[in-house]
Amino acid sequence: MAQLSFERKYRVQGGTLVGGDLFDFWVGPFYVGFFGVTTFFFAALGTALIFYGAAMEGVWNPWLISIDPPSLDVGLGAAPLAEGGIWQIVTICAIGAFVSWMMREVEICRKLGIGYHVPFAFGVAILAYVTLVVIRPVLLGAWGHGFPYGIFSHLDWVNNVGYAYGNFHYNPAHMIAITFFFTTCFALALHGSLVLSAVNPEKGEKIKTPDHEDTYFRDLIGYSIGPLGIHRLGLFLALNAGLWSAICIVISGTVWFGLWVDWWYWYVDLPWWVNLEGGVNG
Ligand code: UQ2
Repeated sequence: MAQLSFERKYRVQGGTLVGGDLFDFWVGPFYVGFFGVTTFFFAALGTALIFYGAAMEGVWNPWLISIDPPSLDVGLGAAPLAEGGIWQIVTICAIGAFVSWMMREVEICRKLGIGYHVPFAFGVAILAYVTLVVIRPVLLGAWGHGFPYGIFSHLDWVNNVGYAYGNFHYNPAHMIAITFFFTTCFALALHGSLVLSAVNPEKGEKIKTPDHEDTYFRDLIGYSIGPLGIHRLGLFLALNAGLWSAICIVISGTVWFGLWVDWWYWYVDLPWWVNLEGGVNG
């Protein structure tokens, strides 16, 4: 079915979770819905507040604009607008916009009668952000542990927090997260190149089928994960990249306080060699 006639057939009312038919309409190509309205509200208010914060600081260089969280002594209280309050409201707006966007994805899934995989995947990305600006600051007892909203300032934050624990590359959850990010890239490179190769045959030839893709990998390594399997693998790898990133930061300062390199002493201290002469402890 051509896209235009498909959309005419399937762009129908129903499937909404909130508001019934009230917001069940499209603006041009975009579905609105109750959550489209709330997405727009939070995104517009949050963006306006970032400009307000920039104006108060008098910083208009886009690289240097920074909306900073309150200082640590504010704890988990509310701060005056100019002293981190803007950051607090922007954070509420950001979470409101992200969750609204996810719920709009859910309503579109319901309209089309498809699975909820896309909003679920987006939910994992939201979880990673919420871990940084809500979960970990609450566990540590101060909003000041959240990261600042600025291009360079958030890079400085990552640098400083990383070195506050020695060298973050020794954080085992960080190692797992990086491994998932790299493997995600590897899987997408394999998948993207394989599909493009199949649909770009010699001039005058018909495009090739998934059987050709299977056979390519069976010839190469004796195994094909299959055209559906590669997408399951891709989703698994990508979700785990986000999840282990969240884990690696949330355990820093909450369950592990010192240098991450010292965590590895559990290995040196294993009972069967901890007291050997000449060893690190000997
Ligand atoms: C595959 C397949 C696809 C693919 C890819 C493979 C026909 C179109 C890329 C090959 C993938 C394998 C062997 C898994 C690699 C494992 C890791 C952890 C990266 O078989 O089916 O469908 O796109």
